[in-house]
Amino acid sequence: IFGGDLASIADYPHLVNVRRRGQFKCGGSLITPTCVLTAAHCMEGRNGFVNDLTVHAQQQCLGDLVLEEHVRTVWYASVWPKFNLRCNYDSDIAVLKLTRPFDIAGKASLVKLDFNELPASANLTIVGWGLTKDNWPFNPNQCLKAAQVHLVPQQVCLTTIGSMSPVTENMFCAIGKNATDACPGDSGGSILFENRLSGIVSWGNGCGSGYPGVYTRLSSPAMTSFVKYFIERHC
Ligand code: 4AZ
Repeated sequence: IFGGDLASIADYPHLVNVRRRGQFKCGGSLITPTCVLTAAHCMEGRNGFVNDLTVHAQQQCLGDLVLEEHVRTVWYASVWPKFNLRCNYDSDIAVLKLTRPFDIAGKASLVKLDFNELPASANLTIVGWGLTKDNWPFNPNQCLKAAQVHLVPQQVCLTTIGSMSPVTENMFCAIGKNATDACPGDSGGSILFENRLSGIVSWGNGCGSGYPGVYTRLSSPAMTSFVKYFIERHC
């Protein structure tokens, strides 16, 4: 997170980090005790059964010792088939099914999904372990941060960041004061509206560049039906 403040994982108990062979890759959101919502591009082309991904819950800083009860192995990844890694990041969404439910995933640790259209200039919260203004390159012991951003009108999104790469109906843009933004490493994590998950951190023109960050839009018909269908069948 570029800008914003240090945050407590206790305030975002649904937020997990996704690791490949133990190495931090991305954020994710616990939506049921056995399912994590993340960005498709975090899967780096993998889809279906995987054996090298884990999900870590309740972590304040990436270097913290993790309790076994806070780690789960990913059983399979389901990447939305229309996601195109090489073209643009349209439909940047994936659900991870875990081999075993989290015991700690009582209701308090799950995030509610918001499939409603966001109100104009909605105030949103982004949260993650990604790069920060003061921390370049990446600090492997990065601690959780959060920041306030606001929804950018879709027309502005299309004409600013959209001039670098196409912005689709499955995306929305947000930015905060003084170029507050999500950063590499925050991908796959949460953007929240009134404590509900409205989107997934997806891409941008670097971060803190003054261009808005781009998020996967859960309220688009395609994203809503993918998530609802997957939860019903698999979670
Ligand atoms: C990334 O590379 C990334 N400014 C994530 C978010 C943003 C830019 C890049 C938004 O994961």
